[in-house]
Amino acid sequence: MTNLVRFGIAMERSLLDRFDGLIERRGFENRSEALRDLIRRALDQEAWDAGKHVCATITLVYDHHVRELTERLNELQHDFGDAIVSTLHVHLDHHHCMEVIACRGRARQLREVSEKLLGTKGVLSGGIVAAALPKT
Ligand code: NI
Repeated sequence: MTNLVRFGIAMERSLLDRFDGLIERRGFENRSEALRDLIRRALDQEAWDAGKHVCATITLVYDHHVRELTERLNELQHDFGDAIVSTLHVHLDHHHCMEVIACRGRARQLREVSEKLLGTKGVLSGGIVAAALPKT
């Protein structure tokens, strides 16, 4: 790792014990790795909250036998074609499909895309995961 900076952190013993428990449960190598991950997540969240440009995946699980659902989901994706980069379709079983939709754009627009897709009648579950675009 380049430009590695070390710094000290003071915290209550009880909080540190809980943090170590989290590290164990999540399988981090050490406290530094866990802290870096938490900081990146906080920065992603801040970028999302500030409406900045982000990239995201939207996951949908639905029953393709629901009448016209596939057509509605396809139409919505065409409506937001400028934000959608790629779509992966998986036939889970005889009834169910999963779609993972890769997007990039303003957080507000991606939130709108995900709310419309996830709110479509017949979509059983899913969610959106956003990440800040790395600074170049
Ligand atoms: Ni399918």
